[in-house]
Amino acid sequence: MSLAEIGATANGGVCRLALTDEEIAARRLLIDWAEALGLSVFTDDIGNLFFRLAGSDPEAAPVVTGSHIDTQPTGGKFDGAYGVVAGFEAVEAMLDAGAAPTRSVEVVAWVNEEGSRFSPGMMGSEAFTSRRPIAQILEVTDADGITTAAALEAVLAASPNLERREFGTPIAAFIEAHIEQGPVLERNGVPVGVVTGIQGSRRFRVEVNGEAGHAGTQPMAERRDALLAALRIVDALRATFAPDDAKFTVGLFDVTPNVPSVVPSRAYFSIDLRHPDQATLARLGDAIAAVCADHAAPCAARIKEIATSESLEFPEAIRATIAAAADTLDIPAIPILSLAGHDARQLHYHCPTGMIFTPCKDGVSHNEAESATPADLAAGTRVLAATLVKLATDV
Ligand code: HGY
Ligand code: MN
Ligand code: MN
Repeated sequence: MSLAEIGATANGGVCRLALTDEEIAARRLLIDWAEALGLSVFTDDIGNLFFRLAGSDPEAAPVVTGSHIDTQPTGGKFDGAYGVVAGFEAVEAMLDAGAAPTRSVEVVAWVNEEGSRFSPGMMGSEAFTSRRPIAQILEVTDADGITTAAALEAVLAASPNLERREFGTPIAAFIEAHIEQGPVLERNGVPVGVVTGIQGSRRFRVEVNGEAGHAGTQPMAERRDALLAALRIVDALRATFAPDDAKFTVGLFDVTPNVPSVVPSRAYFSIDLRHPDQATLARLGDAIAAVCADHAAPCAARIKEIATSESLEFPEAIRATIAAAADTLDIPAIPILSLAGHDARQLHYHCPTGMIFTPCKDGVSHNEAESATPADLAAGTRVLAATLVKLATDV
């Protein structure tokens, strides 16, 4: 709740965009929590924050848990933040219980998971795992033309004395706790989900170029209206994706010059396409160029794919460890596929990785009304703590 106050919106949500002053304040709060717990704090060249509870074998690769503290502009209190706070709670519980893990246990806050200010998201976990070159990340600009590099510089300068670690340092296992952001757990009345994997996603940007004209004088038949062409393309894409029930979202849509009496000369929009079956996702994503070409006339359309993430399945051993932890604690848990993307999708290629879901009200997320109960969040945190102890002790 105190983290949610940083960037709190009037409607009960949170707007704490990546690499902003709000995020700097939130990072300060986490560092204060860590120092109060006696944890050591590290960062890296993309600003990820690592909070470390030392294990008895300092040479052993740590067990890491965490998520992100940046939010969507109309985000909620729990997306990302829950996973970081649950990590702190689990470490505090270990300290209170006098647990003596062999492996160090670290809580991480990955930078810019959401990608709403600097796109695409997951920059922190992608840089750490070298799944996206840091040079490519640093040159991305936000809507005001500010580069990731410039915004990051201010964030790093706000906590200048943190020890830096290299990208790609060994991790024994990564576990991310997160609200489900869907209705399955709530509908089943179950407090914990053992995540089986994450559906694949492909992200594109489409630019449609036409010609500005006078709204009153230019004959309709002579217009090259970029907005109308974009709308034809979007509707044709919807029809193309519908038979496979793909998740298709156009969330960003810019019109130029975006004034009432000028025929739009340019339309620029995002495509967020997701599907659990990799072959279907490949086929549908590859169809976008032809749909644009077929419906752009008399304008011209250009498309660019900015991110692609394959459908993945988390290792059975990690899923079994989480399920066993829930079982030992008598907390009901069911397997569940993640339809939302998470930093765990990047860590999956770096170390054995898994996720723990908890319900959220009506499955609502990426919405200021996002809500979760303390009882459900505590159940997920207890399963997380037991999982971390198991992974950090039985080495
Ligand atoms: O879009 C996603 O799936 C994530 O919540 N950012
Ligand atoms: Mn998230
Ligand atoms: Mn999110």
